[in-house]
Amino acid sequence: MKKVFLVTLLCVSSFFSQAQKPNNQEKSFPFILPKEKPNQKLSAALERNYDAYLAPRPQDNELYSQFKYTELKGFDYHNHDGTISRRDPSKVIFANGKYYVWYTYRHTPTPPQGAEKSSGTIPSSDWDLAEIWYATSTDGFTWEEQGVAVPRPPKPNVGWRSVTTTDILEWKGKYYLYYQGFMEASGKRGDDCPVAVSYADSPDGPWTPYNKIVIPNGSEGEWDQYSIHDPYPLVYKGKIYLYYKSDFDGKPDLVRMQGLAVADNPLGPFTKNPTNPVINSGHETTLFPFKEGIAALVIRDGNEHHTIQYAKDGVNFEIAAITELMPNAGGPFIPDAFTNTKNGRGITWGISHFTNATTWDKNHAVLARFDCDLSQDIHDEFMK
Ligand code: AAL
Repeated sequence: MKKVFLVTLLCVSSFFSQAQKPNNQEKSFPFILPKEKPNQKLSAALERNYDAYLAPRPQDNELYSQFKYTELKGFDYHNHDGTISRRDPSKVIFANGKYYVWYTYRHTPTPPQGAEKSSGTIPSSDWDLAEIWYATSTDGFTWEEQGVAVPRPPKPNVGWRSVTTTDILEWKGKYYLYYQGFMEASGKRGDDCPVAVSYADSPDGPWTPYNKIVIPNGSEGEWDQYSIHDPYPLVYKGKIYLYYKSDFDGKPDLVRMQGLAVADNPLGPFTKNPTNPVINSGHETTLFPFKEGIAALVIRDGNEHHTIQYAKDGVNFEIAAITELMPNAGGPFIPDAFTNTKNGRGITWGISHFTNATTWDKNHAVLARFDCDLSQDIHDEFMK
């Protein structure tokens, strides 16, 4: 962790040493901040600097971080020939003395061939013909693959073509895996699917499929008519807050945004927030309880990509920080994801994925560890 502080914050340590000495600073630093001058008109940029972010300087901003990545040990990728892929990891949880992560696992005779050439055994996309597998670790760096958690169910059950992009919920002593359930090869029309769920008494399973859609697609003409992707449950305000991605069916351009559905019971019914989408950008959803609200890593798509956002009420998100190289499909270890906390402590690491879009003939993804400083505790420690 120390290394991350260095990567993230070394360059600002001199600012801190100055900030620690207010008396010297007063003597040798006679500026009056523009916002402190009476009747000073602030430029739009300066106004925004004070209003829009969590703090006027990134180094004071608890929701600012850079990200460090480390290759994971323990996974066999068949020499990266594209026949094995692991992607879209869940959150990491700690149970039975070890860390658990679930992810999309594809092992097919060929790499993806596109929708037209796809068949019962040839995948259209990296997440076609996939299952949900899991791995455990005692240190978060070396992982032991445990095998399948949720297989593809027999046709016509939800997910018979592919089950992918899962996330975990712990609720009243039971575990729930939510995932995308494809009923046709991704790319035939779009990347269309609803969300299904399986449940278990232990993170080791066995997992019982509920075999019903729990987050249904929107009705005709709604922004989430065709796809409900990246389900991401947290416990907040005593309820299950499940965030997800959809995309207006790519119209007028490919506009990906994030919605929210809330339930009292993990098997539903889920009520979609009337103001959906609640985040206007982003791709795979990564969120965590922070202080009284919810923070979100908004990556890749939309005007507000590469921002970290915060909603005091879990619904009305504002930009808190702008950063770079954020984890793709980040599944953080969130100690208080399911504790119904009113003072979320934040995150310091998790698992994300990298894809190799430049070598399309061997298209696959790999899991990696990310480290960051988005934790109240580390920030407080550093500020001492
Ligand atoms: C991802 C996720 C969803 C999409 C596809 C697989 O990274 O957004 O899971 O369907 O791409």
